[in-house]
Amino acid sequence: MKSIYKNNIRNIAIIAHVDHGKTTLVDSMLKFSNVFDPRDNPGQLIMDSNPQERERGITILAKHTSINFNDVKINIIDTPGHVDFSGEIQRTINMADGCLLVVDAFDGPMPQTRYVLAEALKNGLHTVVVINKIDRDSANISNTIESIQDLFLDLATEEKQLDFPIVYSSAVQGYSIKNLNDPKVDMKPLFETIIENIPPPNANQNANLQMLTTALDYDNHLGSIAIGRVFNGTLHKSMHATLIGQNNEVKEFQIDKLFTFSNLRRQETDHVIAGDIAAISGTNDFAIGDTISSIDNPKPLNRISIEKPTVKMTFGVNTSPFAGQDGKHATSRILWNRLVDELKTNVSLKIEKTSHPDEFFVSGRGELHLSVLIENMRREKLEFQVSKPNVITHTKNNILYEPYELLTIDTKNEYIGPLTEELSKRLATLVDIKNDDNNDSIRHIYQIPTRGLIGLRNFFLRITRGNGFMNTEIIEPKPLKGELKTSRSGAIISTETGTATAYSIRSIQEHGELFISPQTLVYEGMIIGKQNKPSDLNVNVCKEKKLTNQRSSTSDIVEHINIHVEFSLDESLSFISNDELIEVTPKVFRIRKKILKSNQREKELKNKSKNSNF
Ligand SMILES: Nc1nc2c(ncn2[C@@H]2O[C@H](COP(=O)(O)OP(=O)(O)OP(=O)(O)O)[C@@H](O)[C@H]2O)c(=O)[nH]1
Ligand SMILES: [Mg+2]
Repeated sequence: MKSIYKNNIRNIAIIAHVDHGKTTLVDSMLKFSNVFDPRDNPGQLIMDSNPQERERGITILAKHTSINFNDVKINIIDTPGHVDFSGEIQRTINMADGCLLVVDAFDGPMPQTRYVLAEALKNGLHTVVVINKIDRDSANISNTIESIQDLFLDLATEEKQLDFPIVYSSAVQGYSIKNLNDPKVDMKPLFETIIENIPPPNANQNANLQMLTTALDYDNHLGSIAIGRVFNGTLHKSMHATLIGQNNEVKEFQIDKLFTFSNLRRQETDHVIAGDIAAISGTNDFAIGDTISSIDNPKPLNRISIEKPTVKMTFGVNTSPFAGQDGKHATSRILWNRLVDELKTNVSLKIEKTSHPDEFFVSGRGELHLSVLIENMRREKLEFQVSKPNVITHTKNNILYEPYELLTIDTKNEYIGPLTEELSKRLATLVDIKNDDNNDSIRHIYQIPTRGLIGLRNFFLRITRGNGFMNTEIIEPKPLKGELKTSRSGAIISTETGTATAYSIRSIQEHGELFISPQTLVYEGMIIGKQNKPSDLNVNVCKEKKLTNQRSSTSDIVEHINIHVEFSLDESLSFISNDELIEVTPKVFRIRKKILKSNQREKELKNKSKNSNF
């Protein structure tokens, strides 16, 4: 058993910009290795196993698999490409000795390509470049190679890093080639390139035991499971070991079950040697960054450093009049405990208590990072309310700094006008423009404060009618720039609690777009639509038609009702203002004013303007 392991392991991370084909590449590697029963149809994006990953079509969590090729065990870590989940890359990359840098043959390197490559080179990973999607008619391979070379020149810290092999692939069609004229057969050329260019782990299985906990899992029978690379020594089933925590405190525990990865499964084993990736159970105290070491000589490895969150919002107990009707009404204790649980695996997240016992601050790496958590909690049947995400600022040398991002926009020339106007209101500064020689697409690169990005994606999709891409990359914070010049449409707010009537909706809809239909239950202070003007509008949407001699029947009225707008969670988060909240239940998202009573809201407004006059 030991001899198979010896020098016969490769640990690789698959890294790329979002959607460049990482998970599809893992699909084709798994399929080539015949890990599936021929009767089964494994489908696509096999590693994107979590329901939100499947629905959103993106990878959220880094995942492990292992494939055997010519007696070499290749441990593969599939990472997310979206900027909000870059924390996953930071913490998983340390398990690998090499990486596949996947680049879309049409798009070329994009902002996240730069970020992930910089992380890989910083960690001393050996790189194989995979130019993917070469089956696409629009693929521009020579341009892509040139841009990748420029990127390496820019980021390499040692000269030998500039000497990287390139493989060309179509992950969807299941082939890879080393030279563009080679026959397109299967994924073998990629496997060969990995074995030849990525070294086996440099690890001593007889040294003092050290394993770094990089990911956590949970099993109902086994409890908490730590996953990570064994850097030194050998793990044995049932052995006594130590767990070295955050402040180097040492706890003894006994390893219960021990696993390695084999194809898509965890496989139980009796030992795992240095260089391999293991999963262990035995205590519920594991935390990311902890070292598992020996009893005799407990020595911690460097703890993983995680980049700071950029946006912050509140999660609070649901205080709406409809609280508890759709799901489990989370008390502040239930809500806090759920958030504490999340920290065990969601490393880039931060939670803090506020001055209010029923409300907590939750900070993450972006709107999407937080909205995935909200959606998960809602699926667990919890009810709660969340505020608008705001950026996190900090002070250095008496100057207030705010988070900034590099925004890359690819779209057709005709949409640039309205986009430029909107971006200037959002305080973006243009840093580069690139024309694509082959079509009328144009790439604009901006520096923009993160707060200017909140809600931009919806505007972008609407203006470009889906004909474009926008991507962001977090860059260094910069001194706070003035006020955003964007203005939101005013809210249409219900003044009553009751059932919305077709009769009222018919007249209110003239003022803007409504979020509700007849028969929707509404409460006082609930936002039922958006106005065509920036000011808010209070309306009674529950008015019944007076019985008169007029002949218009109910069905007549219903016929004239416009289709209502249904906001997704992400759209609701983009829409709300600082004086509003989203009520999240397993069934609906309701947008509401923080202060439900309209006369109290007015009083508050008067007080504010009075105070600002002094
Ligand atoms: N034409 C073509 N499409 C591809 C290829 N590889 C992937 N795609 C498509 O590109 C899209 C994104 O693929 P994924 O594998 O999810 O990309 P990813 O890099 O894992 O995305 P994230 O994990 O969200 O960053 C999917 O629609 C794939 O079908 C390819 O070789 N050719
Ligand atoms: Mg993916």
